[in-house]
Amino acid sequence: MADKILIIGACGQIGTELTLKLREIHGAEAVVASDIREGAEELMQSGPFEILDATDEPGIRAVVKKYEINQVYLMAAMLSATAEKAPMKAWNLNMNSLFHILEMGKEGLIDKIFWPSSIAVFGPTTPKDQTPQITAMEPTTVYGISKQTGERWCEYFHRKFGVDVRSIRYPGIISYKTLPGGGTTDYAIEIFHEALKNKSYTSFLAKDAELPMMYMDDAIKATIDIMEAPSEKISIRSSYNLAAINFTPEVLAKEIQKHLKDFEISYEPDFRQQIAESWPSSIDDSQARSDWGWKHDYDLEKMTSTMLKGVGERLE
Ligand code: AKB
Repeated sequence: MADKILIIGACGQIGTELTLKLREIHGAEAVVASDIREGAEELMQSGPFEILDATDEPGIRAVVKKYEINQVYLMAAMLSATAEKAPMKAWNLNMNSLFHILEMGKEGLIDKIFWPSSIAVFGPTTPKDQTPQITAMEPTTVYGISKQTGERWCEYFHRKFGVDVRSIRYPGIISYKTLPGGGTTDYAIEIFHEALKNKSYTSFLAKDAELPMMYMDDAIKATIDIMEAPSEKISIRSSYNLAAINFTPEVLAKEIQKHLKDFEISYEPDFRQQIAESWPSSIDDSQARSDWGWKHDYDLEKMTSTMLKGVGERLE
């Protein structure tokens, strides 16, 4: 039987581009986008769409039944900075949505699940450089706690009930088609918009706040690759470390200045700096590379020139 895919949270930063890519691969009718509200025109017009709240279990079940869905990508989540402002709302969204989908996997209604984790699962006691796959994890944010707990449940549902759930720990994802919302790594996108619009940017992270990042195309490739890998290649059922580029706001600003000579950056760190300080600077993702062949394509130079071109065209 051909795959029928449901994306929950399809209008978000990653969901939008993931939906478009999956429609290109599987055909528009095979990929149902859903979100609590409508999203980008490109997404809305390219295939089926349902208004769906990720915490509405009966609603999700009805959509799964209506379209005979067998794969779910659960992309809805409240990110690190926003979650600090609404802890219980974030916890309910991030956890309940996952339980609904894992339960449907256990019941055999869905064959395969993708659920994103994050570098936010790590905390101040984690080794900062080349953070290993298996290490100390004492997250200090609500978002990080929810992602770490989610990882434990994914592994549990796989071990106990054979649910085929797959996951990666996304670093900060950089893209220009859809804006991110409420993350600590969002500065790395805002900077491009401000550089092109105003030739200056005030960073909410300190100049030396080094974080793991990745260009969107690499993130989409990793997401689809892990879902297409044969089940026996997936040795980690909590979530895989995944890495591409690491940089600080200062290093990124210097790279942008190679293209825009008069661009200026200043720094006014806010509460997000503390979150950034609790996360790794770089990640060891050798397990993903050896298990299912993960390899990134975008380095700092390629990402920066692609972003300047993409954001520039959108601003025209
Ligand atoms: C955030 O900053 O909250 C996210 C993430 C790293 O998961 N981009």
